[in-house]
Amino acid sequence: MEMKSLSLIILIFCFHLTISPSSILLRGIVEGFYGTPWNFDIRADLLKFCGEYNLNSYIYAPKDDPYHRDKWREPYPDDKIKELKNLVDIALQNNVHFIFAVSPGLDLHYEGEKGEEDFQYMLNKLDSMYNIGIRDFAIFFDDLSGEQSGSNQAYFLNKLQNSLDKKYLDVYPLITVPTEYTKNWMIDSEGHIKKYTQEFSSILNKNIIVLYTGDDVVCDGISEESYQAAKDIYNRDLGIWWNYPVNDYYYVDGNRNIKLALGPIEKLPKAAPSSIFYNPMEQPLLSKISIGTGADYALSTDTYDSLASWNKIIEKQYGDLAPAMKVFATHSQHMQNSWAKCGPADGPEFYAKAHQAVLDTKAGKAVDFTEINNLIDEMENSANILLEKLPVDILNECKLMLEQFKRIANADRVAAQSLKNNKLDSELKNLRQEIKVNESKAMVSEFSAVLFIDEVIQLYE
Ligand code: 14T
Repeated sequence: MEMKSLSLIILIFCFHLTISPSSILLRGIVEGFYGTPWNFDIRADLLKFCGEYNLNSYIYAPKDDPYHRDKWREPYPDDKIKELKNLVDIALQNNVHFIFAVSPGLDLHYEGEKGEEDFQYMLNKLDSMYNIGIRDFAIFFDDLSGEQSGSNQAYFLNKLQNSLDKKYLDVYPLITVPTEYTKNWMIDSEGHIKKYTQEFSSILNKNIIVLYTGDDVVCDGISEESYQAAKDIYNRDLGIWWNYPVNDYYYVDGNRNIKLALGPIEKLPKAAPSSIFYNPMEQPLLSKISIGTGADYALSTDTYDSLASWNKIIEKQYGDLAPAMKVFATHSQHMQNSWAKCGPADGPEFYAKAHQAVLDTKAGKAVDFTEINNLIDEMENSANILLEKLPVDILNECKLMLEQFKRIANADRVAAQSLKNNKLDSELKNLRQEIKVNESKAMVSEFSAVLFIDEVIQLYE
């Protein structure tokens, strides 16, 4: 063999070694949240964003589009078809797979005449999407109540895959989400694989791509071991549906999406999954911070540095406003309730110092408040700068949260002053009440900047 071609082969091999095992083949966004579906302009903008950030997939799966789930059998009206066609064209121009998803599980029939009928409804639905240029399809069985049959679902998907393969030469393999889509749901209390997952995983055509969300629906990362264990249960590769920065489960008094998830994607396996889809917030523009970092992860899972990526992305997206945005985002990145936990801690530096000041004051030690007060000033200044200078479309997504952040910074200052005087300022409880009243619309730093206020009040109760 010639030297030249040998070195070319070596070069290609090295390239393969350095690039391919740590980058994710299918990577993008799944519009899969509960709440008002995005409109045309937002989707068009996000498809371009995907192109720019080297994300190559967008899954259309808005829970509250009636034609996607509740009334999945009904064909889209003509104006909606036109809109979808335009989006498919934009996706194509940006090298993005437009993946069309249906969630039929609420009332799908699998057997008998009704089963045949429903199968045909599904084919018709996908046909109409094929006709506007879509070549990627997904069928989702998540969030269904009542007992589900893994074998019925798997046979349905296999049959659908066969029909599509026969009818079309240019359709990509189906993508699915099982009903037991978290690892903890796949196994019973004794550690045995549950019947549903047993059947679904063993019967399902090996070409069909299965997505899961990690140990739980919204989880604090996926360890290498846990990821491998999930793949062992399924005896195949699993793609990841990642529930960050989605915020549809932050819900008070009928208001959704009241906390913004502005942190980086983090704690995902270094061993690259074959696919990953980030579920965004209903706030599309602010979702671009975390999804931008997700693009970095997807392109190099083993060298990804979440903090470095987050800094870089905010600087790229916010320019002069980046320092202010970083301060705000640091206090609005941790998503947690009784069943969910994801994202770095809010304001970790502030909380470490403020909490220590509470402990030291309690113990009668002298405390230097300079750094704490500096951090509080920084919080308030950042909120003011952003309220004044953010472009209006971005401001619309976070105005209430920035106003709340200002209230919190103000109360933090009074709380710090109370500690310094070792006497509760008579205004602090009112300020805390003001914050509480607004929490049904905007939540920020509830375990850091807000917790400090509560700790100070409690100290003097
Ligand atoms: F398809 C799944 F992978 C999935 O995550 N489904 C939903 C998703 O549409 C939603 O946006 C996300 C975050 O709330 O979580 C799933 O929905 C749930 C699941 C729960 F167990 C919402 C609330 C739950 F309690």
